[in-house]
Amino acid sequence: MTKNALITGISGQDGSYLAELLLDKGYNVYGLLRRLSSPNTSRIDHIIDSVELVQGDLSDQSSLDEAIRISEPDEVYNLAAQSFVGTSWNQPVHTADVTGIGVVRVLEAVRHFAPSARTYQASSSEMFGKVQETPQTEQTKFYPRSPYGFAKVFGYWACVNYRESYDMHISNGILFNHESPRRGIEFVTRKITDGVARIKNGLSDELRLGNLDARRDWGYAGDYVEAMWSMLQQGKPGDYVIATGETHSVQEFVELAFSRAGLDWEKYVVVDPKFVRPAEVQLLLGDPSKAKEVLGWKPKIKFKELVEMMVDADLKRFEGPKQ
Ligand code: NDP
Ligand code: GDR
Repeated sequence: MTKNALITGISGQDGSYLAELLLDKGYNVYGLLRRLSSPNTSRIDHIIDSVELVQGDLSDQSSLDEAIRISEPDEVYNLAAQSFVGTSWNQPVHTADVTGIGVVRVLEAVRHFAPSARTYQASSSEMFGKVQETPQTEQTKFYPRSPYGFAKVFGYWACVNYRESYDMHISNGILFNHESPRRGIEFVTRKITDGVARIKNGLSDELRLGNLDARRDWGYAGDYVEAMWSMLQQGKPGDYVIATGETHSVQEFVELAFSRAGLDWEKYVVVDPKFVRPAEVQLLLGDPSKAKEVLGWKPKIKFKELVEMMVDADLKRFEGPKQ
């Protein structure tokens, strides 16, 4: 029988890749989309006739109840969030509401209207924050370093609690940074590859960045949505670290990206304190052993390929009409 899936955050980077994956697998895909003054469906325009969009917002319980009633889901993927760490200091209450309490609203809607649905929660390596051990596993203690981080910790524990209280099938994917040509423009990887393409095309002569020493475990979003799906196919729910097991600095990303375009990064990159965060997560490195053993999951795209894929896509974007 055809399964129904509801994706919150379908218009985001991960939502778009996950929708493609589920359509390929024959699902009926429903997506929660919030009302904006100007529609923001550019990442899903190519599949928009194949998915069912339902209006709703993570801050509005009734819209989530209605989305669950309409979609009658077998699987719910809660990807919606105020997802930019930097903004979470400017909008801490909004971030806590959407990224934190929003999870409880989704869980309540599932509990009341589709209690046997399986639920995926987009938890984050930002929960590790000021890390207590390296590499980080499912057992590593959380020490969030931003309003985004503490909202995600709240959402994580809400999922564990609903699983234990109501015997619901809820899994947390503790995903480390994952990127793609569809990554939002303010995240550092895409900011760099977009900056490289602008400089290469004479549209800009500098790229202003913050902390170049921060290290992240960067993977490819297309690989990571497969892990999300796989968690919901298991007999038992659980929590999984999804990562590559490699860490690189922002500066390494910069060097590779500029050299891909034949540019010398030192001529263009300016460190601007405006982009340095009030509290930083200096080093993230995940250990995905559990995902490998239980889900049979491993990442396919390596760091260098990821950087090249993103630079090439942004260079190509500037080949057409200038944007
Ligand atoms: P994006 O920022 O690209 O997408 C976020 C999505 O959430 C968008 O569809 C956005 O809609 C939607 N959204 C935001 N606020 C609301 C709201 N109030 N009500 C309904 N929808 C809302 O994030 P990603 O795709 O990169 O990430 C997906 C999820 O995974 C997020 O929860 C993120 O925090 C988490 N995560 C991401 C990681 C990564 O490296 N990418 C790593 C670990 C966790 P709109 O288009 O209207 O803004
Ligand atoms: P992050 O991603 O905070 O890890 O959260 P981001 O790309 O924003 O930052 C990564 C690191 O780069 C440093 N940095 C800069 N960051 C930005 N955005 N802009 C800059 O100019 C800049 N210069 C240096 C940052 O200080 C940081 O150390 C992402 C999001 O997708 C979250 O939703 C997700 O949960 C985590 O990844 C895992």
